[in-house]
Amino acid sequence: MKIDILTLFPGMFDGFLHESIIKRALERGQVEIQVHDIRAYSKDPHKKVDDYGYGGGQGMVLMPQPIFDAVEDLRTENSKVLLMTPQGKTYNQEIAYDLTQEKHLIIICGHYEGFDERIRTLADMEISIGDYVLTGGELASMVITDSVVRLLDGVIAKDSHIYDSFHNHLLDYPVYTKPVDFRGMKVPEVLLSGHHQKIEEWRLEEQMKRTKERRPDLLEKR
Ligand code: 6GU
Repeated sequence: MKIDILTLFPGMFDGFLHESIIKRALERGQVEIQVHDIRAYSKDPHKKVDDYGYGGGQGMVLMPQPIFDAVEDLRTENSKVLLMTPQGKTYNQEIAYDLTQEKHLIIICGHYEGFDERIRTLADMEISIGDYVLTGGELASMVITDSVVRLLDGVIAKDSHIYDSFHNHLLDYPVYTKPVDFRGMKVPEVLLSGHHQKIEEWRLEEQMKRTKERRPDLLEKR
């Protein structure tokens, strides 16, 4: 998969692309990610990318020209264009799985103050990562990229995401490591038993219990 990210703040992606799983996936060629500075596409002599909104009020608004030029430069017939905005569809694991089927994602990071409404016509899908406001779409684009890349073939241990929270609309079961007794808090006996079927049963029970307590809304989807 190839992912092109359009942003006014390319520096925000440095840590994200150079640590942990994403770094490894890039090194192994399992994904190609390019971050593009929207300003580089500006045709304005001063590389301006925003201006005052007509009608007044909302401050600086991202102009259509740099974004249109960037998308038209990068887009092919296999591209899916995602626009990061709090007004988009609320992101979830199901959308992450759907996006793994795409060959090429172009992710447009929205601007704190807003973007010209005509930019919307470029997008195949508008996505929000939740009901709160961020200063820009950069963090949201990293959330989308991270959650999709980890699902790509070979990025994490084969099929390990079938145990993810939300895969079966269930939260994860509890896990423990050494020591068996930490400050009087003991690892549940069943996990030390070596009895695989009993362990599986215990885990599913814990998942059900936890989901019922914390996220009853997920059980309704099951
Ligand atoms: Cl995609 N952008 C911004 N600015 N805020 C958000 C968001 C996106 N998703 C949730 N809040």
